[in-house]
Amino acid sequence: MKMTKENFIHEFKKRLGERYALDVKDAAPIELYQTLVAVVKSGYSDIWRKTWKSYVKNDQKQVYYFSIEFLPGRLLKSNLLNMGWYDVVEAGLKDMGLDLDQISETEVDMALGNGGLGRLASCFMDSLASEGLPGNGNGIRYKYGLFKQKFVDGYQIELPNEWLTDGNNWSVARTSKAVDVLMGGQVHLHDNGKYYEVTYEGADLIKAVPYDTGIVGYHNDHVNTMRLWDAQIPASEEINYPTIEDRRRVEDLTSVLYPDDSNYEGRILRLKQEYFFTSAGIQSIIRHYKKYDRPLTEISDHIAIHINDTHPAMCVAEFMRILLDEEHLDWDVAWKQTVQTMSYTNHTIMAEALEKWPVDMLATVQPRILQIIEEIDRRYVEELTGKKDEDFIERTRIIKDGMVKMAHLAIIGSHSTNGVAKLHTELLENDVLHDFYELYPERFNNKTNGIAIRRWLQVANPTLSKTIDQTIGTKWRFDSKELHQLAKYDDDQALLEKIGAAKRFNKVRLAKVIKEQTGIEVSPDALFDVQIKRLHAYKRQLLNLLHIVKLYLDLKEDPNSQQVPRVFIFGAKAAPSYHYAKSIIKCINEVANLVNNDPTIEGKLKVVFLENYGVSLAEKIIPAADVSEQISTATKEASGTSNMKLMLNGALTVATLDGANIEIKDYVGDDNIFIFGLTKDEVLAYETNHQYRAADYYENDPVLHRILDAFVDGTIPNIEVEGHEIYDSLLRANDEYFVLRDFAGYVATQERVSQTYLDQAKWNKMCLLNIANAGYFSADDTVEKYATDIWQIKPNVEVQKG
Ligand code: 26Y
Repeated sequence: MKMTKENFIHEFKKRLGERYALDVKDAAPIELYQTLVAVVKSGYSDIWRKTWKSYVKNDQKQVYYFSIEFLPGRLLKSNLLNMGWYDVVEAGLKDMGLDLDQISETEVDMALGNGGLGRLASCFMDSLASEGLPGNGNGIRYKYGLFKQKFVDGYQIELPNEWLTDGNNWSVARTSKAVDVLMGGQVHLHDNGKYYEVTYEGADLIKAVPYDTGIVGYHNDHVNTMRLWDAQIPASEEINYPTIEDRRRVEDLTSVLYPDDSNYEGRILRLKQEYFFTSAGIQSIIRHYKKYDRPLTEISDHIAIHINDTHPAMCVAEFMRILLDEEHLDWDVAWKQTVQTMSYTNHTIMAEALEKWPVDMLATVQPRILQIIEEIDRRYVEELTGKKDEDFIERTRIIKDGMVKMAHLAIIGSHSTNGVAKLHTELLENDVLHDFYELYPERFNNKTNGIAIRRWLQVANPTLSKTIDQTIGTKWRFDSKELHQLAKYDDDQALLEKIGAAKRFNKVRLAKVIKEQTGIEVSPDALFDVQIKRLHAYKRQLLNLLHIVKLYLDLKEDPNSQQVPRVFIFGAKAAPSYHYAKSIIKCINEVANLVNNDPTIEGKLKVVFLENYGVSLAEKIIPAADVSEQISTATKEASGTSNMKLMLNGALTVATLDGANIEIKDYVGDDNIFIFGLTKDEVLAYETNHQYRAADYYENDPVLHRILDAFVDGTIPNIEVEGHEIYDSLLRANDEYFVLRDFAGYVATQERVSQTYLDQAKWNKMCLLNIANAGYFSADDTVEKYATDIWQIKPNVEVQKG
């Protein structure tokens, strides 16, 4: 994709004129943005077409990544970067008196996910394209993205996120590729001697319309597709949806993203969404496959389907449904293809987030799918009878006590189950999914998460990127393991100073954002201590808060107690129904108020909770972070990915031995990370022996005693209710996540952090070593491993790199 500055300027002005009849100087930001998108899109559309045609021509095996969440964030800059247009366009805009940063800010984030799982899906989409791999996304085009978060009196308020108001400029509606999804009603089977004829009675016919977004690979002339489905009423069916209520039933299907990633909720609409995008995706895959007259008995040689967490687990049954009911394959033949085609990733071991649906609900949503799941379950039990004891079979079967266990369906119906970090996979194998591991050891494997290194470094942090380029060249953009070359320079004082200067530049930039959004002044000379992730009890934002309260109380007692000024920065949304998480938000905000407005603190301590955390805000916070808080209770965080993004940007990690933190520690070495807290074995021991008594820590540790009292004695104002709630969760409910147990270790570790920060040369050296080792967490490498080990797909032969 070639573009010169002159051509760009010409093209841009032409389109602006055609589209809006405007000159550059009269155009509003949104008009400039939309024009720019049009130019960019036309720059890759030819290659987009060629890419999918080449898959067909070369009969390439493709993977379809099914995910109920995608979080691409803004696409403008990352597309420009991947096309190799970034510098030319930036310069061209400048010549016209325009600013790329400013125009880019106009873009509304595509916030079609909650957190880590959705962002991982988007990092994978970027990397699949950049590796030239034939990979497609399949998901839902929610009309309302994840709610917009506001704070009113310190409380989280959720506002609708109408991201489609101005239309979405990147996607293309492909009405001609719509499919019909059948839901509800009753199903009748008639045995005609050869197969069952299946008829539906009283079912809703819903039109699934795909919206395709091009996913541009990095400098390789390769563009993949992310396909998101919208639910509509088919023209032929208008008559069946006479009332507004009836129409709503259909339109509501893809209206909202469920904003909860903490608790499984038996909501029928969510189940309908799951079936809707699963069925639409599978139908369109099989239809496309059949166009080229290949036998369905070999379909698993040509396509792979990935089930991202259990939300799309009905893929197994829907694939079977089509092979059986529409293609009339024998059960065994169909089953073999299904298992060979499907693979599944688990993202959590928290019992409350594991999906299980009541049989009755499934019967209402799609009775035929329930029948098929029942038959899969029956055959599973039959096959194991006599080989395994009854308990084992009852524990592992899919349907039990009127509930359908989606993880069991995904494991039994696929050839691969993977965890997302070494520790997480180990826990799956030895604990949570141990029975299945015993049954199918060959199906289990680990794929540690990775991140889109270019987005999180080149796009988010151009200043640091340039310093890296000047030191080791630009090869790291293609292979981020090259970043390790930086380690050789760990005594290069000039470089270390430049790294420090880049950080300071980004802190000044963030300080501005903080001032604009909150009115709070923070000094870029303070240490920026960052915790950004969903708000969950297990992630322990509360532990961070207890430490902040300690520092505050210490300062009140002795104004010289704090040598290193700190700014604590939070970004987090709580699920609207997650009461406890919302109370923690309220408490953080009230502590912030107290601390920030206390003149005796003199700026030695600041607390900032930025509203509406998401991909775009992350791109501003991460480059400016000095410390990365990764402090979940060991065993609870499957992997984490902000830990990787922050280290890549030269933040030092304060971490428990949980998720991918362990692998980060193994790369950077004990001296370049701050580890504290209970280990996996200690947590598991407490959880079995029940010998933990949180109150002991309160009673025996006067420091902790005072801090907890501050939540209930008025020291922290305006939290009469929430303060007690938190106090009780720790002392009455015995502190489920061992916050009090880990507190002393955490404080001691934070003191080491401050001591280290006083020695800036040493600090910068540690930053450098973190940056140097972050290249091992590239999603490019992760998807390559999925491609070889699980999907058996190869890069497009026509792809060019470099
Ligand atoms: C069913 C419903 C309650 C539900 C909805 C969303 C359950 C889970 C989720 C999302 C989970 C999620 O985001 N998990 C995170 O996945 C990341 C990518 O693998 C991990 O890095 C992170 O540790 C994990 O919490």
